[in-house]
Amino acid sequence: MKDASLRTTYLKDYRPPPFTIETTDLQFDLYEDHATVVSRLLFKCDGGSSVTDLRLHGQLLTLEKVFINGQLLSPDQYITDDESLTIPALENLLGASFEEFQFECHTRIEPQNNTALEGLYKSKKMFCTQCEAEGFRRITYYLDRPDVMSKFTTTVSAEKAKYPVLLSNGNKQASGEVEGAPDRHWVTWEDPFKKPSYLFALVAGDLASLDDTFVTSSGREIELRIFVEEKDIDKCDHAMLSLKKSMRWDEEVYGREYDLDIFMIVAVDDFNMGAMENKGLNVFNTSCVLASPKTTTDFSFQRVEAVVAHEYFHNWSGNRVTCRDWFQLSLKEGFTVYRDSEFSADMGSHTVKRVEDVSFLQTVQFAEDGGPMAHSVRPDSYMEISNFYTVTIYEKGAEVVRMIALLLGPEKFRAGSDLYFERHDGQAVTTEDFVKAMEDASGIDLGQFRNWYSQAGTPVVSIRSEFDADSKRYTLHVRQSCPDTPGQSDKKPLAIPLRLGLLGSDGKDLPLKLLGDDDSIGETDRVFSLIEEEQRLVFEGLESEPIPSLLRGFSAPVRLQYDYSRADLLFLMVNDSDGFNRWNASQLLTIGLIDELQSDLAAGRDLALPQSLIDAYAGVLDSTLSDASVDKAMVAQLLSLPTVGFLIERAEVADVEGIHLVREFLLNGLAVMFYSSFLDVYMDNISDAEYAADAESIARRSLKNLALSYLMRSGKDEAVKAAQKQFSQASNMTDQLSALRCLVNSGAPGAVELKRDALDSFYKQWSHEPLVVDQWFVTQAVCQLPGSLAQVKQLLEHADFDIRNPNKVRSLIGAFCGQNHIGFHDVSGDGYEFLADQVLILDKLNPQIASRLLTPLTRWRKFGAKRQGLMQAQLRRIKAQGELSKDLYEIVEKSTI
Ligand code: B3K
Ligand code: ZN
Repeated sequence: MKDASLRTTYLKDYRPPPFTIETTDLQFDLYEDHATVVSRLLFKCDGGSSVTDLRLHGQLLTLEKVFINGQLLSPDQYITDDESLTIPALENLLGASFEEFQFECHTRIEPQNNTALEGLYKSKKMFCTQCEAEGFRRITYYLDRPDVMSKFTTTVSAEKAKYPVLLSNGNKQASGEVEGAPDRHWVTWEDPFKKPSYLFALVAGDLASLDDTFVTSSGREIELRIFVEEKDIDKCDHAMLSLKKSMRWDEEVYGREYDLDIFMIVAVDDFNMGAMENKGLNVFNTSCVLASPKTTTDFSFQRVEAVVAHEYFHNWSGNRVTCRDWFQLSLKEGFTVYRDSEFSADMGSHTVKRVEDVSFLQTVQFAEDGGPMAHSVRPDSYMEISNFYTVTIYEKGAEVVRMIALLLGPEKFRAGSDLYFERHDGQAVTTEDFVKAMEDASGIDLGQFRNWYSQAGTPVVSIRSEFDADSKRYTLHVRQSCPDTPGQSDKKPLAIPLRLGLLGSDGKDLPLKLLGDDDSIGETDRVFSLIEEEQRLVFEGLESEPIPSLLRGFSAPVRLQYDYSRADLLFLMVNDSDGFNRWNASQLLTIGLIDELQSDLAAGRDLALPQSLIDAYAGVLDSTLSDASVDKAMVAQLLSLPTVGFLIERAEVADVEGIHLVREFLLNGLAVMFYSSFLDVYMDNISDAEYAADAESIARRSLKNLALSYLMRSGKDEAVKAAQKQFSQASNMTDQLSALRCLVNSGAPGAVELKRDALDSFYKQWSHEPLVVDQWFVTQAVCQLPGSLAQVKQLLEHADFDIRNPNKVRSLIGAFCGQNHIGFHDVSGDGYEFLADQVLILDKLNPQIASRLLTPLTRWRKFGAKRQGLMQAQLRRIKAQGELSKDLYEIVEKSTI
């Protein structure tokens, strides 16, 4: 890699663009061995700017011709390098004062050889694009930055027979046959809304579509079209329904109406991420569009709904109001994730959604925040922006917006969002503009709150309580701190919303009366803003010592430290009026027990199933068996132990084998102890009703399949038979795949054959469905039994594995290295070496996927000296290869010591 591309970009260096592009007129001619792009741009320059060189971004382009105001330039009038085209001293061409000029360039590209899947590329037989963040510069020379917003008109021409469908952003304007080429046709699309180049899209292919309409709140009829390969046309109903629900929800909850006459989604097989919100023409990974009961799990049904919503919501939070520069990425991503998570919660259960989101945040984002790539929600610098599409920008960014919503309350938050959209419609803005709109609309000062945008690291909130029976006062002593992160030390205190309640001995919430505050009488659930490093909250009028329910609903993305007794946790599990904290109490209880068992294990003591866990499970199982109205999704959460990934993340130094062993010991012990209850739960939740993807049915299946996994751990013949029966007779993929996972992970007698037979028959049944084959790869990659690495290596040779397809890479290599902790972290270091090998191969083909795949190796700090050494050795080996992509280089460079 050349030194020029090692450059770091800094937020502090941001300057507004010297030119704007009023109109962008593009003509694409697509062929099998190349594509030509003619771009006509109307530039304007602000009179005050002293810049007279026109420098445009461009990569991997063959430049054929350049014109300025219709005049063909000779090669000595411009300079090209790997990253740009520069026309120096425009005044020589245009005279001393120029306000606007026409630019035209003709370039050639090779979409068929584009394996990076950025810019214009081919996915199977279709052409498609991915431009965010900086892919447009691989299509033509341009000011490829989000603060340059232009009106686009796009004409696409291609062979009629192979590419009957030609799409781009906006509304269709005209179409026809290509003169002199009767086998070719063209279509022109015009997008009336100004947009940055990253929202440009083009698709050409032989596609079928599911069509529908939506009438907006103001009565406009919008055409809705989902384009897929003909074979998948029966798998689009769920995405269409999700789209219509999202459109209605955004009108009702945010007052946002759709603006174009048509909204299109196109599904492609080869895609670097989930989906992309291009204006009026969303491009989706097939895995986030297609859904049918027989081929798609409940988890994926929910993901389709969430991703469709997310991309649709971007039409306002991202497209109508976009980012000034890529440091502001969380402006659109954090806000949109917050919006989609509230949408999903409204479609199902708020508590369950919150539990899922917080578990993910604590496992994945906390790990990022504690590792070498830690960065703030608004980073200060980057080498490769693609590396910053992170859980911090997305999920922590969403938490920051959630905290604003909590501090403002629903009405003021809505007023803030209305003001933000009104004030900045058609603009490219900053996270500061977002916060300012929230402040202006609410009158609430968010001054100190802004530190959440600029400071990296997960804050720690430690709380100690004290009760004085004489004065009837209860005091919470609160301390906040935030660990140093790379390049950032001495953190300032944050404004942390702490939502809490106090429970009396009868389990009821007590009125919260703060000393000296007379306004609050009667409230039992309040949000306190922590702003000092040390603070006291003194409550008065308490007859006896309460039990605190702290950080209700996970009101801030922090690590909370409070010394709960086991009895307190059991009490909160049953009595807390906050559903999230009831779950959290159960997690804290289990974590404490796992810690103790790990110490027993390390000291060579015998392990015993803790009585408090037995009591907790007995309580939850009894209530679910006796009361049909309990929320089954919550029960499934309460009967699940924290994941290995979560336990690794929260450990000071993670003892992978110890965690795995203790967890397996508990699961097996509980399985035996509660066999008959699990059997009852399993039988009670079998249903022959037709498949439905509603929250209740999904909850019922999740509880049933959790029960099956416990039953299988007993090793009893009856359980194995139940799993086999479910596997072969399942009417939906959730049940079939759950049974397959049970069989594949079984340690029962004859398990080897069981496993092989189940995998073979599953593959035979589904080899024609690529997304199901992906699940078949995942199931083997995450198998917890010994030998999984060897199996994964063998599967790399399977006819259906394709290293050029990101879904396959994620399903096999990504799943093994990211989710199979016991396999990947094998103390031999073989897992680490395997990942480094694969990353080096991939880096030549698809740098974005290569650098993302490397993540598990960057978490070396969590492990003991031996593993750290082995992980570092692989990172150094990659670094020593030279010729790395910018993407991979940045991660390796920041992760090695
Ligand atoms: N905005 C896109 C992500 C683009 C990633 C580019 N490397 C999808 C989304 O967040 O909606
Ligand atoms: Zn997004």
